[in-house]
Amino acid sequence: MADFEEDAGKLTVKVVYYGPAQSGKTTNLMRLHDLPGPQLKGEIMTLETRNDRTLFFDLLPMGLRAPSGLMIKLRLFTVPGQVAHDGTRKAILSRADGVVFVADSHRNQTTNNAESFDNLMGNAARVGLDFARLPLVIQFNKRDLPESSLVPEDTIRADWRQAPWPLVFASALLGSGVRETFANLLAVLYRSLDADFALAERHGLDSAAFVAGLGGVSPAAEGE
Ligand SMILES: Nc1nc2c(ncn2[C@@H]2O[C@H](COP(=O)(O)OP(=O)(O)OP(=O)(O)O)[C@@H](O)[C@H]2O)c(=O)[nH]1
Ligand SMILES: [Mg+2]
Repeated sequence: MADFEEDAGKLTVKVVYYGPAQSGKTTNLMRLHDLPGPQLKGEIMTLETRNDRTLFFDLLPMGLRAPSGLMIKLRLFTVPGQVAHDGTRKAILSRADGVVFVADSHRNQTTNNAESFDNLMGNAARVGLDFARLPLVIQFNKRDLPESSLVPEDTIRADWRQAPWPLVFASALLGSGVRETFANLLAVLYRSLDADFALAERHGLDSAAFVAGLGGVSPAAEGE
């Protein structure tokens, strides 16, 4: 659960971008960093990379002050997708309040996506997260690739039809769908935080102000 320091008037919330190697998790964070919007935005930190592949994690801090004065600090992390770094992935996932699963839309990544999603469920259980209640958004990234190498959108929608999570198609490289993904995550995250910390009742912060204050916008406004 998020870290609530009542005396300091501070709530620290953790969101993790999870997914197979090179699906575009770091690129999502870089795009979010470039977008205007959050009330408070820190610098992106990229800790240890080799050949553009994350070895440890990236971190983008941002924040928002609720009308009550409560400071909400949101910390966005990426995990290293490479199979070998499972210990690091587990450590980063620990105590996550929300997850964005970044899948790679390339046809030849279907197995890697499935294995990574299984790995997410397994690691969530290992670190004591209740997966059924975890705020989660699924992003299919790299939609800019040539159509012949993409899994068609209809196929993906059919595959995920039964799933309860929002599904967003994106090209982090071109910047499309990145903010929409984040806004969807913020909306489901708000519901879970409001249930635990009474954000509306005690802090005068509704869902729309939470999403907007952290730089999300409604899906309709996406496209910049
Ligand atoms: N065509 C295309 N390439 C992308 C897209 N997003 C990311 N990439 C490229 O995919 C490669 C990997 O991107 P990263 O953001 O580093 O991927 P990652 O998920 O952080 O990878 P790991 O840290 O190894 O797990 C880079 O060459 C990116 O430029 C996209 O939307 N479309
Ligand atoms: Mg990375």
